Amino acid sequence: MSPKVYEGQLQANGLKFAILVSRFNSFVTERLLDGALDALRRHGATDDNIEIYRIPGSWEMPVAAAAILKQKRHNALICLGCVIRGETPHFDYVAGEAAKGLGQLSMHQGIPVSFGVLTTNTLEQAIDRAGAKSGNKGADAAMAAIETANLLAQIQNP
Ligand code: INI
Repeated sequence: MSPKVYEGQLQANGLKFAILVSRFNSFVTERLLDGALDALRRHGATDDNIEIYRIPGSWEMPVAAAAILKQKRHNALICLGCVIRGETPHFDYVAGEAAKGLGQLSMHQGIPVSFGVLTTNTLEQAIDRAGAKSGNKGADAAMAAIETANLLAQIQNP
């Protein structure tokens, strides 16, 4: 006998999504948003089940995410941002707090939070990951959200 495998399908029909997108580095984050929307739609999500929330920068992500998750109206939250290393430690504070805050929320709210926040050394590396050489991390975050939302539904109703 084989072990029972629980695995989320890449099927977004009927699922509700919130997308949190940062305006900082919007040249990059708008491409991440395009990728996320494309992935959701191609897997069956409809626009009436997708909400987009804009925030100033990645630092503001955890507080906005907490408010959205508290509503318990979505099957998954997709967070999109771009933090590019500069000449000061600012990068470490912004990227670190966004990652830590979202990680904690993801564990405690029972709703998948996918991390589509780029943390790169250069603008070129960010562009590569927002629809150029290295794919689109917004689309990857959306796919992770779909899969994890379906997996959680299976775990909750085995
Ligand atoms: N926010 C980002 O999302 N990415 C960055 O690269 C960035 N840098 O480099 O400063 C950034 N800063 C703004 C920050 O997120 C807050 O919006 C700001 O500090 C106001 O609270």
